[in-house]
Amino acid sequence: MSDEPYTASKSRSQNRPGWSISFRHPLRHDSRGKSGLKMRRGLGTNEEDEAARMVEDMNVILGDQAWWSAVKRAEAEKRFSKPVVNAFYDEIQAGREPPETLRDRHIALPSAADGYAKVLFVGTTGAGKTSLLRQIIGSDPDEDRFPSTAPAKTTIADIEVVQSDGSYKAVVTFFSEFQVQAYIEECVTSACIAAFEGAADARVAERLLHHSDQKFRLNYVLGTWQEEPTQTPTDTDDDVSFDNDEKEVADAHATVLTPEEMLRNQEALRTYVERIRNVTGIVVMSLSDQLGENVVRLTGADRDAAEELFEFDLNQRDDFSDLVHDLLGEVKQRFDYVASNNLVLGPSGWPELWMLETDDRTEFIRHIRWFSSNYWPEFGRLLTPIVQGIRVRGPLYPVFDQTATKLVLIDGQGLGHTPDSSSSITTHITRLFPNVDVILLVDNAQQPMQAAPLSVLRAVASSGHHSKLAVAFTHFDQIKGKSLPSFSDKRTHVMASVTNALTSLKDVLGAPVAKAIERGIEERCFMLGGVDKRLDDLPGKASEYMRTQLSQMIAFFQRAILPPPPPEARPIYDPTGMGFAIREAVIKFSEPWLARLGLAAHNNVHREHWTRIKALNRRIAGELDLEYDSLRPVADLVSRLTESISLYLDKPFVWTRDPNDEQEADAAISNIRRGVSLALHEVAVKRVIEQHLNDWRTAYDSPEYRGTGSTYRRALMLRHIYDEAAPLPDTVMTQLSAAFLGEIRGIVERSIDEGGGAIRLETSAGPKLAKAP
Ligand SMILES: Nc1nc2c(ncn2[C@@H]2O[C@H](COP(=O)(O)OP(=O)(O)OP(=O)(O)O)[C@@H](O)[C@H]2O)c(=O)[nH]1
Ligand SMILES: [Mg+2]
Repeated sequence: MSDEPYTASKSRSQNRPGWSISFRHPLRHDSRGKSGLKMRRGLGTNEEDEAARMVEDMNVILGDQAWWSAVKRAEAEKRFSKPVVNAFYDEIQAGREPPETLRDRHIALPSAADGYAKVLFVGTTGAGKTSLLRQIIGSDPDEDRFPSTAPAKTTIADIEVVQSDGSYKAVVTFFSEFQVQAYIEECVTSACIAAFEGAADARVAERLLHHSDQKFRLNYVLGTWQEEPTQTPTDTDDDVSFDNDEKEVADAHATVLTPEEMLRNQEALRTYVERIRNVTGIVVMSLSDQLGENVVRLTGADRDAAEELFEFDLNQRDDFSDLVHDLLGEVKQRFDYVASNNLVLGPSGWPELWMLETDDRTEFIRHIRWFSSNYWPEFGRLLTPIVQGIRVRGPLYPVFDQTATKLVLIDGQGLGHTPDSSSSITTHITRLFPNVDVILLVDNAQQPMQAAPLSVLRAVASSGHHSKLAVAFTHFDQIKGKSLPSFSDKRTHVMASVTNALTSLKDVLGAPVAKAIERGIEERCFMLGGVDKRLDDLPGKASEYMRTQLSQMIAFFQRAILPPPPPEARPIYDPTGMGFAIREAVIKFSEPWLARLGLAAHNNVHREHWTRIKALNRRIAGELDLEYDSLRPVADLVSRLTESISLYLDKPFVWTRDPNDEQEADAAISNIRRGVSLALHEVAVKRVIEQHLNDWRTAYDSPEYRGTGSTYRRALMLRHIYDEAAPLPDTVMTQLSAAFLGEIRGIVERSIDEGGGAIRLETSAGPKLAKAP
């Protein structure tokens, strides 16, 4: 709990008429994981006296813990003013519905039982997932531009499309106010650090407008920074295009901002940069006083320590949180431009969802684009960065085939580039595997399969889902070379890279699984070029080739819901080997982490910069996410355990009867793998995060984890968390490792049982019934 007494104050809102109340909510954690989330709510009055009375009401509630419970709400409503009661109690009863559930309520995702195949798009950022999605839903690359594409890190929200006859319907869900506030806090902090480092205004603005994860981009909402005020939109994006017409195409649906609006946005940005400089100056001064030297001149480790203290002091200041709340207000204000009758606000006034239903395709695209566009003339009004998910339904069929295909297409964030295939795929993606019929790996055909797509193959195979795998190669148009004159030469060239990839994974996947994938791979790979263009604009032969490939791919999707023949042969396992598999997984999980934390050396894994470890720590401590960028402890534990156990499952010591062929054996074992993978997702979150939330919070910013030496101490705390979450089963078992081993063994045994297999000690198995194929 915070040491300060909780008190409220009133202020005039910058972006809204009337008075607001600011207070720290004693029962809400802030994004650092500490109680006392700083909040600001409108009071709905212009009268100063009335606002003052409301502040008094709030101070009564804040001053007496007896009021701090949801059951007191009714009594509070009788005694205090309504806006105050809402501001305080809505937050206790929060328990926000997950955004997927909200979307489900308005547009359900049909399943195989309804004749629908669900296709999940997975692949490196920039591979062409969204471009391909556009082809399948008949969205014009120039006129519709929905959903958005660009060279990298474009898609941020979950995008789900349901093909269906009838009207066009859309439901959009948003990141919570808390999440957006945390993002803004990080942007403001980063801008202040730039100011602290003496950067020019443009650089400070850049840090404010572009979050370091390259996903949360405030410039979409606030507009771009201009050195000189200007009334015409300027494309200040850095990507230099070699494509003549890329930016020239007139956008039929674009609404360009008025000159006044643009000037207003620029003026506002200038003021924010000034405020950032002011608050930075104050913190630098007080920190220099505290430390007895000018912090701006420090270097090396002292500088790191000073930066950490700077960040902490900054985050404590009221003028910092005022800045954050004013920016949050700006974001909220942009909702004024969307049709308000379609908007549903949550109890705190933060948008919960937006809906639209219409028969008019043009209207549909025009509206939805406020939530998904990355079109620069619209910067200053777009809501894209705070959109968490967009689900649309309607007659969204490919232009070349209007027969009503029944597909649910799921696109989302691309994978980052990773140095090696052992980096785990985020659990945000792997947890969807059980619920889809096709996992479509989208990859750029110009280069051999890189580490990120290889890690997708690893994750899909070890979790028993490889029968759902398909691969779409994009950029086929850009494979050039005299030795590859025809489409079929090019295809052979690309397929060779797939075979290479599978060979390189044999050790991790186990030979049977690698073979199982290889067996049907020809029918599962599709070669697509010019995915970003209208089919009609491609040269004749290419256009024809592309149509055929797309049609075959869509036919593959639709067949994916036909149930495979159930395997009859059942594997029987000896439990002895399981302990070894689990032990190996723990080693493979912990060794690279020790290297990342700088506590040991391990192969090619390098020590992570302290700011990245701290960013991971912040996300977990504030319950914002389980991971940060490529730092994914939960996904790592899931992957390593899934892979080791998958290898163990490869080798039952007998079968109830000889499997007819390798396919039957593979199908029987994959059943079990799927059960294991599903359960491991839950256990890993529980062990790494939930059971150690307090440790994560302590490591984030209790006093001993601040300043000189804090990086090392934080590393030790993380090691402690991992050691307890996944203790090494060893010759001499501790109680902790015995419990861990027992829990994981329980999962494997249950999955074997539920997947149709059995467990028996090899010695007690009696005569061998049948051999593994
Ligand atoms: N030449 C060529 N360019 C393509 C092809 N497919 C996609 N592109 C371009 O590649 C870039 C990335 O495409 P996107 O569809 O946005 O990629 P994505 O996989 O959705 O990327 P994220 O959303 O960042 O994960 C865009 O500039 C596309 O125009 C293709 O087949 N050929
Ligand atoms: Mg995309």
